[in-house]
Amino acid sequence: MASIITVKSVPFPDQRPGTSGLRKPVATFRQPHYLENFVQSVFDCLDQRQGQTLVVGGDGRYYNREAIQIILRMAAANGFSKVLLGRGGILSTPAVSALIRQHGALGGIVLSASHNPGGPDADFGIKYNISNGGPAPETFTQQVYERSLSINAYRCCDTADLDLDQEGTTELGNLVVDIIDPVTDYADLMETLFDFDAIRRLLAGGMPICVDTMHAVTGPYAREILENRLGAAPGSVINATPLDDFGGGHPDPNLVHAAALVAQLNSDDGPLFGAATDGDGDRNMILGRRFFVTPSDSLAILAANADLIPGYRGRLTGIARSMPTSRAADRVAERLGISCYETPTGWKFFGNLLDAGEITLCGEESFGTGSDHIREKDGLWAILFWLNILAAREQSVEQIVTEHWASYGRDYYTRHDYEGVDTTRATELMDRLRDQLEQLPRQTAGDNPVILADDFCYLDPIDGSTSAGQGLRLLFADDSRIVMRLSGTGTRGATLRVYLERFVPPGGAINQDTQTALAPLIERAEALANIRHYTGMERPTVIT
Ligand code: VG1
Ligand code: CO
Repeated sequence: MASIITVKSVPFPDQRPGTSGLRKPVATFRQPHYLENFVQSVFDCLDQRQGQTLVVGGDGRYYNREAIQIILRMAAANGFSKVLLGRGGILSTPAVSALIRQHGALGGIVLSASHNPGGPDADFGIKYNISNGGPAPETFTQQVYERSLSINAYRCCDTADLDLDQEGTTELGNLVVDIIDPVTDYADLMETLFDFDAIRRLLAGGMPICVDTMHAVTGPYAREILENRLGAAPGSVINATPLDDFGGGHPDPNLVHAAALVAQLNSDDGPLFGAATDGDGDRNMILGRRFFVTPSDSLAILAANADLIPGYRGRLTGIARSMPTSRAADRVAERLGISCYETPTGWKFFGNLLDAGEITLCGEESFGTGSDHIREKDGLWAILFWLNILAAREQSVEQIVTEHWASYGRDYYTRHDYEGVDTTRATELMDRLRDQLEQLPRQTAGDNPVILADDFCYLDPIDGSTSAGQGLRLLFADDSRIVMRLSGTGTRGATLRVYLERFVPPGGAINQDTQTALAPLIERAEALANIRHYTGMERPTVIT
């Protein structure tokens, strides 16, 4: 019989969760009691945990296995009756969300720092998801943070390490640990949403595709679904083995970090469809041959084509997008006569709207798209949605997107990131711009004045909660928009994100290069916020 021990510890002052859980360098997490304190703080905020099920898994990054052993010992000592664990400690973020829902679990713990690099000198992260399968709302993460500031002990069992690679049921004290195949349930769920026969005809019929899972968690899921179940040629999924350092790369699906994929799609005899996913499998990038689909457009196009997809035909109730995401989806919602919501950055803000049935699809400019099938964004789901559209429309990615622009107009869109900025300087930049917001609409600058400027404050229409300080928005007379905010997922210094967009109505110049089309707005952002001065950088570190 395992005995429960109480270990004394002292609080750490820096355990406030950000946009998506607590993310820190591995070295921080490896400090004695650091992970334990945070996990105990989460458990302490779950009064109803006795006898409940918890789903646990991670993206396989460095420290994943050690962290899982600690969490199992603590779950056993904190009254849970069962933990569902992915074999090898592997579960993608969307798979955790699906499992929580399928098994009626109290919640789940996802171990990931998503798109941040992994390895002993890189990042680790932990996030708690609630019983609807979605990230815990701010009220909960705030309670956890407050608890972490006063915690002085945690509980664990004095049991030996479990073999994480052996499927089946084991007991750890009073806790049952059920180690399951990480892929099967998720893959089965996908089969209920999409026309697998039509996609199989497309892929097995020979359409070449390339999906780069970036040595991260989606590899086994994509292999099983795309190659085994849908008949894509072997090797269609590249970098498919999860590595604890993601092969030394950034598992971030964008044009900069998925360079190998982009090179393939740019060749004359290369694939006709390309996609990439991130560290924990919730992000996606969609490419056609020599063609990039912005995530904002992708959300709009999924919505506009939802009637082609079995799981979504005739049942869109509404769409939500994060505030910095372009308004392309709003135009589709308007034409469909359904509601459209604007939420702060981060998936946790979609949960209430999804639970209430107010929205069916949602997305973010940061390569995130998802639906009411789970409560997280879902990279492979988005890839399957696109493949289903391609199969139904028998057109190329480029044709589908350009027809969309011709019909709805085009929202030119780019995000400029300035990473690793001195935190004080980044805060100064934001403070200074915030101070000017009130005057800006009254100062007529040239022929395109600012007509609205504010710091986005969200009122959740379902539970009435408010979230202030969610990003500075500047709207101009010609309907173009600049948004600036500081990242809540970085672990070193500050990251300034500048989001720029301009709408060109149908019939206008919809085939320009994005950076050229947005050049005047990019200059305007510099003039208003003195970005070079405050960041000390001549240009952004990443442009997406
Ligand atoms: C970023 C993105 C945001 C996303 C979050 C988590 O947050 O901008 O849209 O929800 O990452 O995604 P921030 O605060 O750094 O801008 V993931 O795939 O890292 O869980
Ligand atoms: Co992610």
